[in-house]
Amino acid sequence: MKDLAANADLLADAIAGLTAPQKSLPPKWFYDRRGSDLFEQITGLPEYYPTRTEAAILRDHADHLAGVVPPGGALVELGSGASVKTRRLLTAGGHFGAYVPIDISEEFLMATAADLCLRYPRLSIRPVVADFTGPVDLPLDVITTAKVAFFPGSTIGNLDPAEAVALLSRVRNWPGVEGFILGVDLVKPVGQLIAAYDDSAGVTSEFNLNILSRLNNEVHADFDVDAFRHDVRWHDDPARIEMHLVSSKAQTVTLGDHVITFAKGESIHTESCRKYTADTLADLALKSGWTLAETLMDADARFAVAVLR
Ligand code: AVJ
Repeated sequence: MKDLAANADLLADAIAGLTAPQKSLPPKWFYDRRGSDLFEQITGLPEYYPTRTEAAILRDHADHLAGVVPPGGALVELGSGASVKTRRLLTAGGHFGAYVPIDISEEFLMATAADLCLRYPRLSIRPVVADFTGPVDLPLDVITTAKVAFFPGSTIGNLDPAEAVALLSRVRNWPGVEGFILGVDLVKPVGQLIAAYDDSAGVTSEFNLNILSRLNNEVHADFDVDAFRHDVRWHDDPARIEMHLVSSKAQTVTLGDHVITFAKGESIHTESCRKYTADTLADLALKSGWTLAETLMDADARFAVAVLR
């Protein structure tokens, strides 16, 4: 039953996005099994620096970042996935009372929570199945606890400015919230950014095109995937990388009871990855009711783990 509901959401999002003047698809639909596997490959690519750079910052500052959480407090992670990045904080956070991983994938979340219970037997692991881009119901026993939000991976970059402010503002209003640890990718020479999203091995191209295969597999679309190509674009305001899929010819695609027409060269916008500067990060914090307290960067200032208070 769940798959039917998810497919209905996927079809509805696809029809809405592909009948708009600028065709688009939400990036959350990248992550079917193959998309998730391809993303794992992306994180290890030489051109894709964010994952390894953030991991080094978290490693080098684990004790300091864990210290943001008061004794007995809860670390609440948005979009926790496999909680790989979090383990350094959980290991340094012997004083934590609870860890609250929030993720939309129930099966994956529960498997990860079970593993964490074994690794951190003294820590209360309280998984929450939710879409963190909307309101989240925290566990009742965590509601009154002092808590710190953790949102690594520069996934906030997928949100447009208004969505990012809305998310940070919602977290700011959680009872007992005392801080927010946020991973953000930074503005840098455009060539490095383009390469990170258009790698020489073509893995990101496969990742991007896979969303069309998912539509074919799960909602019976008839995309000719070979008739689309991966395209990466830089925009200055707001600073961001955009991923597109460009139609290489005039063609039509059947999706549900819709016939979608593509002109030659017309694109589907599949993802925006916003890149921050110290100023735009401070501006985001201010607009969301936070103060940018610290910005922990790597030596080349490519990525930042920010502490908001
Ligand atoms: C998982 C959203 C952080 O924006 O860098 C990687 C996704 N897209 N390569 C990013 C992604 C293409 C990634 N985030």
